[in-house]
Amino acid sequence: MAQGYRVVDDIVDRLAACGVRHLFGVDGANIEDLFDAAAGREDIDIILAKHEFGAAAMADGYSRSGAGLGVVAATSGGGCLNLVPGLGESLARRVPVLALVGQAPTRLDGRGAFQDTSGADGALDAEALFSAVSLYCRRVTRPADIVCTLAEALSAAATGGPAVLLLPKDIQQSVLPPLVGLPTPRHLRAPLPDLAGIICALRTADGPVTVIAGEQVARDDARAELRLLCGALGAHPATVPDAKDVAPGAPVTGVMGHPGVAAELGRSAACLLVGTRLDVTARAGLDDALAAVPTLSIGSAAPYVATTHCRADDLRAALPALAAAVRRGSGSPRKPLPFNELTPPPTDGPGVRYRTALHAIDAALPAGTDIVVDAGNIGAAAIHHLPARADGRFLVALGMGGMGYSFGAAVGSAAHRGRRTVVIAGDGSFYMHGMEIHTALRHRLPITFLLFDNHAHAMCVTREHLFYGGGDGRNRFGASRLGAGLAAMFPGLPSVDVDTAHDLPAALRTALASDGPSVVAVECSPDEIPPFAAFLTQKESPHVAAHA
Ligand SMILES: Cc1ncc(C[n+]2csc(CCOP(=O)(O)OP(=O)(O)O)c2C)c(N)n1
Ligand SMILES: [Mg+2]
Repeated sequence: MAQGYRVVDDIVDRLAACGVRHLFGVDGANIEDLFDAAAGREDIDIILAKHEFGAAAMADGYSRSGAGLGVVAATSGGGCLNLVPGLGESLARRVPVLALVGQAPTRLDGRGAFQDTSGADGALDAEALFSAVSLYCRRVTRPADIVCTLAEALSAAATGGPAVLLLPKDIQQSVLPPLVGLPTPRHLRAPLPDLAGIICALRTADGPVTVIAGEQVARDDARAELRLLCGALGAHPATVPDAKDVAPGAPVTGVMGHPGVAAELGRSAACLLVGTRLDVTARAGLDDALAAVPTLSIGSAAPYVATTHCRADDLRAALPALAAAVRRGSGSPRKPLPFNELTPPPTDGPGVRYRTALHAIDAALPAGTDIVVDAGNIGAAAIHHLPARADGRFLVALGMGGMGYSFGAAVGSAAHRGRRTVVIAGDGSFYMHGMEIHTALRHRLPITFLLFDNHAHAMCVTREHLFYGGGDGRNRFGASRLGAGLAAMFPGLPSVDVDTAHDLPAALRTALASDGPSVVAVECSPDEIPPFAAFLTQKESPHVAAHA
């Protein structure tokens, strides 16, 4: 092994200097030098995942939870390819992540190396591939280039999204000459935006303003500034589905949202979008109401709907300035927007209904608990029925909607925040990436995994049923007992099955009080239709009931 200060030592030193405290990844021959440089350091913990998607989700969840840059490391070949869906999620949701990806030694580029992804002589071109799922991607082919490429990668990631460095084994091992005055990335404060257009529109709005808060408020941690702005406008916000934690208890917009938002919007003099592009998932059901009111927007990227948009890359700085400019007089403040739930058609049969389970979870989770939600019918139900906790995170991967994200993301988030974190995931999502439960156990992270076992990819069952004449059962699985299975598999993991609503509260209490991770598998039905607007046709659900 090379003696002296290696390229990998430089990388790890500079990441530590930027405040990175965790490195997530999976080891392998072409990334072991990087792990070797990080191993044994007091200031960086290594968390080895079971799968590179899990590791990428950990880095994403770490960053979304407020830790700053999430760093993931993977080896060449299959390892690096497994990163793609995780980085795709971070790109779509603009989450700052750095991927350090091992490559075969440069002397073997295009010469039949094991796991050659150099792009030479017909080999898979990793630089082309990762350029498509990142804001910045470089293959480092000279040791000294690490100085600039790492600085550029950090700057790119800081703008919101993944950066990727492809690091051939020989480059990682190369000894660097002493480097004086390394360029540490500086995050310059974004200039204050020109708010004139939206200030004027807000001042002249003759009536209530509906505020819809989005994911950038979470990314910039501008929660307090959002409250300030809403106070100034006498407004209560709604949130998009993946920004529930910026206004805990507020109703949600879009396909998994609360229908009262559209009604309130219809009674408003203006709509102000804060830090969201309002993609289809977030705006389903709102198009008509949006078209009928002046719509204004502040955030780093213009929405997909027509607005008067004001670009603001730093909402923490911009929202107080906007609040000061639009403060309204003593008019009576508006009432909070109604949190009225959809009522899907009832389901008979065994198991616990989603709403019943989520209300039991709502009653059991104290303030400050973090929640991470996965895909599928149970994910939609959780977004609809379960409010974020005061001072708690609520993470969900709606960029790519990849099943199994919650397991890794919860590990990343809990590693940073040390909070009790609750994962809500279906059995299908568990089968994809649930082995990260073992990673949580290894690191004794305080995560309670609530696995909703309907023995099916139930969202696909619902679609078969509603849109394909009943379906052929292909999305239903065989029997399973996940709680008992995990308890037998992982000694030391409290893990139980719950079959009835009656038994759920006690199981939740015990699981939440555990030291370290715990599992509760909840029996539910593949035939239950979740509160997902696209599944509730006029015929099936004229029901839009108000629940306090
Ligand atoms: C990686 C991935 N593959 C496929 C899909 C399409 N898909 C969306 S929901 C779903 C089923 C989810 O099953 P489960 O996690 O058990 O939740 P349930 O719908 O049963 O509550 C599938 C296959 C997806 N979102 N992500
Ligand atoms: Mg399922």
